[in-house]
Amino acid sequence: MMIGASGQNPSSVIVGLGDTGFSCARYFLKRQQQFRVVDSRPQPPRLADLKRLQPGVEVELGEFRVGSLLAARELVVSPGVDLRTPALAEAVAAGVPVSGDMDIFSKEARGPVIAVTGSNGKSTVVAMLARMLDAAGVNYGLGGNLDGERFRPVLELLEDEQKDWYVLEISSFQLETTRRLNAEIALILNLSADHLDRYDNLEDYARAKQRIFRGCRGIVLNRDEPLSRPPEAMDVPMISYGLDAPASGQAGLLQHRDEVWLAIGDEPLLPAGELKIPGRHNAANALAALALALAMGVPRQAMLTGLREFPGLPHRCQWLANIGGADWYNDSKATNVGACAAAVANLGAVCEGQVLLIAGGLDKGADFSALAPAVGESARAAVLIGRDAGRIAAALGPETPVHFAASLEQAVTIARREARPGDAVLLSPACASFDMFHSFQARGEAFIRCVEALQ
Ligand code: UMA
Ligand code: ADP
Repeated sequence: MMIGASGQNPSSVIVGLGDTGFSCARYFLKRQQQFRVVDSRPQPPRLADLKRLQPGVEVELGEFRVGSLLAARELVVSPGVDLRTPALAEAVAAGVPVSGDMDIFSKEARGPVIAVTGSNGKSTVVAMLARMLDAAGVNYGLGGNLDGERFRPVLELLEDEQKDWYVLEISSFQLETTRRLNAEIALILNLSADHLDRYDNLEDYARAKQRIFRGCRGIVLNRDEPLSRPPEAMDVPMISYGLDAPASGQAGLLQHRDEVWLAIGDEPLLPAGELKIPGRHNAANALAALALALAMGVPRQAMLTGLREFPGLPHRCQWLANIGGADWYNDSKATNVGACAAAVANLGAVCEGQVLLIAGGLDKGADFSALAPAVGESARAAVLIGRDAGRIAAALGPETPVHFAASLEQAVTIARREARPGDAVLLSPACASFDMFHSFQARGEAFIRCVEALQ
């Protein structure tokens, strides 16, 4: 069979040739299914890899052409591609079916799926759950929207031997193209403004996230987040978690022996202070992982090992050093306002002094006024970088001293000068990094190098 040749039968069209598009191409090749690839970039990142794998593959680069999309059997759309792009929207309106890698995975995977979405905490929760599953000796696959060492697009998981469980981190972009996920357990951790360059408003963004519940057989929900519930009542088992005392069979926090403990029902498991990840937002993440493990039937001992030993992920409130009595933290993954506000409030609550916030970058259509309460309450000053520094300064209000810096290096120098013993110096940008860096990881690494240079 000619793979990729445009013959009589319409083929699937993979839209986007990044990591997801490449994994879709490999999937189609393995199954000898016809496909073509389109990407609006002149040099998409995985082009050379695809050409090596299948030299004759048909790839169309540059602005999407409606004709090519209309001729498709279905469009397999990558998460980075906005379905509102005019050529795509036209093809969809004309009735060409839309799919995505999660959609394909949900039809093919034979093991039950744990599906986790939310604005913040997804990677932390699935990585902590993975630690519990490792301790329990569970045979599971982990993939989806994760970055770092454990990053794997979901379709790659199908290349491994059959797993007993699949743990998936899923973004709203991936859910947009997922018709029915049929997860064993679905969870929305929280919802706060993000990606408002891709959604008309918060409701639109929430609707994309809520697609995670389609066809699910069980739900874990966050008692502290009304938007964590399915939009309509569903007759499936539910386990909840929250920062209050839990009812029987639920997860929460308990006062026990003069300390706050993570607990299931009236059974205390671990003092929250023994978690290696700081702050109440991370206590909530740990409870989410606990509730998922409970729903999966993981033994208590393995839950405890995961809770106690999980070291946290790099670039998420990552402690770096104590310099002149101030603690320095890298929270470069805080690419939205909710993540930054949580970091400022939580570090503000635990440090003896105040927070020196380094923030700024590309704003993604965000409303920064939601930062003002936490920053006003806990920050000594804000040092602002990047394209949208001025918008953040305007939202913070006159009571927070603001310094502008032309580079991250200069921001670090200013923060070092302003920090006092007991303070927490926190890089938590509330913005995307692409105006100054290749990625949030590159921004975090650059910050780490600057902090090392201070020591
Ligand atoms: N792009 C084009 N034209 C195209 C195709 C893509 O301009 O035709 C651009 C997009 O606008 C985007 C970039 O290329 O900025 C990458 O898009 P992609 O869909 O090719 O991305 P992948 O390499 O497949 O990576 C995606 C996720 N990226 C996005 O959703 C932007 C990765 O999540 C994910 O790990 C990977 O699939 C595997 O599942 C990253 C991410 O930033 C970590 N996610 C966002 C987030 O966490 O906030 C949602
Ligand atoms: P995601 O995968 O959803 O982006 P991460 O675990 O990678 O989540 O964390 C992203 C950012 O959100 C980090 O800055 C982190 O400190 C912050 N964060 C993590 N959990 C929460 C939470 N439950 N609420 C608010 N912010 C959080």
